[in-house]
Formats: sequence, structure tokens, C-alpha cells
Amino acid sequence: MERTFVMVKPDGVRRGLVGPILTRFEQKGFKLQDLKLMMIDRELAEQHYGEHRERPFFGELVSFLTSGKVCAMVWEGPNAIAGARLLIGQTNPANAAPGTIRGDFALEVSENIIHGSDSAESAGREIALFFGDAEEPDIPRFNIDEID
Ligand code: RTP
Ligand code: MG
Repeated sequence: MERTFVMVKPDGVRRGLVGPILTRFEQKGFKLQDLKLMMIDRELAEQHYGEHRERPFFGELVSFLTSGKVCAMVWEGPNAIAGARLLIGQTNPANAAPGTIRGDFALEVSENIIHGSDSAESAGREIALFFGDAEEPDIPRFNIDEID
């Protein structure tokens, strides 16, 4: 069993695509482990996309990511990291196959709707970055892992 971090970017939230995206992941069979709608500050956006710091589009990417609410999620299932990337499709929506999220809902690389972790190392890092230590929730709640 594997966990991955997925995030609907501000363009996806603005366009009302959270529902259709949740549906695709649920229909595939992945299990939703955590979810929150949130604003990202500049520091979190820069940390999240730290590997692209030297790329020419980095400033634009960070501005875009902080331009509105995102929907951060953790999904679980066999091969969840690669499986989520298959549902998401190629980085540039112009090359993304129909049937994938980017292939069906987006036109341009700068507004490509959704993020998915690209490796086990990224997934662990990104889940910690966005959801912190699951053992210490900031709001008292039932332990969701004990509910089927
Ligand atoms: P993501 O991290 O958002 O899931 O996307 P990805 O793995 O498919 O692609 P990555 O190489 O990690 O790029 C991160 C985001 O940067 C923007 N980008 N712009 N203008 C460009 O050539 C360009 N290349 C990448 C995209 O928004 C991409 O999602
Ligand atoms: Mg990436």
C-alpha cells in the first residue's frame, strides 16, 4: 500500500473541478486519507516546488499557486504514486491524452489544474509539508484510521 500527495491547483478550484477530480480518484479505487481546502503562502509554495527554484518559470509558478485556494489531498492504494500521475496526465496539457485530467480539462502548462507527487521521496516530503505530523492533529478529532 502506498500514499501520494495530490493537490488541485487554484485554477482547478476556481473552475469547480474538485468534485470531478475526487470522483476520478474514487472511481479508480484509491482511498481518500486526508483533504483540506487552503491558501498557500509564498514560503510553502517555494518549498513545495523547491526542485524548480532555478527554472525560468519559477516566479510565475509560485505566484500562480498562491493566487487562490488549493485542495490538498492524500490518496492511498497499490501503486498510488504512479497511478495518480497516470490519472493526471502529461505536464503540458497540450500533450496530455484525452481521458486524463489534464487532457480533458486544461490547455496550457502554466494552468494545468492539478499536482501529483513524482516519487516516494516527494510524496513523503509533500505530505509532511502540507499535513504535518498526523499524530498531532491541530483540531481534536476521531482517529480516521480506525474508521473503515
Ligand atoms: P506538478 O509537479 O505540478 O505535478 O507537475 P509535473 O510533475 O507534471 O511537472 P514539473 O516538471 O514538476 O513542473 C511543475 C510545474 O511547473 C510548471 N511548468 N511550467 N513553462 C514551462 O515550461 C513549465 N514547465 C513546468 C507546470 O505548471 C508544472 O505543473
Ligand atoms: Mg512535479
